[in-house]
Order: sequence, then C-alpha cells, then structure tokens
Amino acid sequence: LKQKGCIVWITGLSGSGKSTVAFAMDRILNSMAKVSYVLDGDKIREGLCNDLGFSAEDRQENIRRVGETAALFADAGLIAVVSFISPYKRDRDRVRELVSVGNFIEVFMDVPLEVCEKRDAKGLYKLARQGVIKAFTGIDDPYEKPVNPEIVIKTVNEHGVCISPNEMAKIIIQYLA
Ligand code: GGZ
Repeated sequence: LKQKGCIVWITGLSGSGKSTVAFAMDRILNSMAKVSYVLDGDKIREGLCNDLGFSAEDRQENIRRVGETAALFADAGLIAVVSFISPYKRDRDRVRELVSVGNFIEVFMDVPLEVCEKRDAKGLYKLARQGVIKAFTGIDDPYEKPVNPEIVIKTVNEHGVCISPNEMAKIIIQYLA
C-alpha cells in the first residue's frame, strides 16, 4: 500500500536548528518504517543549486527548484523533509500551491536572532557583523516570519524547559500522524 506523501517545510534563521530537527525526523520516521528524504541546504547548494548565491532572485530560484523536487517526492509517496532558510513568504507560499491542500506542512523554527547569533556554530554571524559576508539573513537581509504555519517550534516549551531535537521532531511527527 502506497504511503501518503507530503512536504514538511522547515523554515527559520541560520542556526535555528532546521537541519538537526530534519535529520532527527528522518531517523524516527525510518524507525517507524516510513519512507522520508531530507532536502537540506548544504547538499542541495553543492549540487542542484550550485549556480546560485544569496541575492533575493537566487534565493527565490533556490526555493523554487527545491519545492518542485519536494513536490515530486511527495507525489511518489515520500515524506519530503525540507530545511532551508526560505526567508520570503511568497516563495514558501508558491511551494504550498504545488501540492494538495493539507500536504504542505510549514514548520517555523521560532528561535530569536540573538540565540542563533550566540550559538554561531559556523562563525557566519561574526563574519556577517564584520561585513565579510554580505546579505546575511537576519543581519542585513530580511527574514519574513510565517503568518499561519502549521507548527511553531520554540527552543523552550511553555514551561520554560528546553526541548531536545528529538522532542521537536516528535511534535512534528505527531502532527503528521
Ligand atoms: C544566509 C547564508 C548566507 C547568507 C551563506 N545568508 O548555517 P548554514 O550556513 O549552514 O545555513 C545557511 C545556508 C543558507 O542556505 P539556504 O539555501 O537555506 O538559504 S535560502 O533558503 O535563503 O536560499 C548558511 C549559509 O547557507 N549562508 N551565506 N548570505 N545564509
């Protein structure tokens, strides 16, 4: 019996934990015998989108290609887990239109810029502040928050307790179930 495909679209700032949650989801889904595939910025920008930079036009094209690819995966019955900053609302909304109603699940990693910048795992925020990297999302380039995302993931829960990537992934999987 064919599994029902969908797109789980994870959006948020650099360092908000998109990739970590995406791969945690992938592991849990596979352990549940569900077929999923992660489309992540790192890999895609090395291959399919290696001709693109970070201008608004290039980001738009990046998201268009990834969205079309994810829609094909969903059509094939896979759970496509997509983790890109995808800073523009219009670009995300266009991907939503590619699949049936209910099959695009927008997940907003709601992590304040200060927190992402403090983590600065790759040292990119520092370089952006120094002006070495230009048009860095959140510093000198926009990030448009989702207006009505299906899921909002915060670093701390309503009790002020930090939740782990696995717990975040489980929240999303519960929604899918
Ligand atoms: C934002 C940038 C930039 C600029 C390089 N702005 O933390 P990372 O390193 O691994 O994630 C960021 C990644 C963003 O690529 P996306 O394809 O997700 O962006 S978009 O959806 O907007 O097309 C960051 C790195 O690339 N990076 N320069 N100027 N992030």
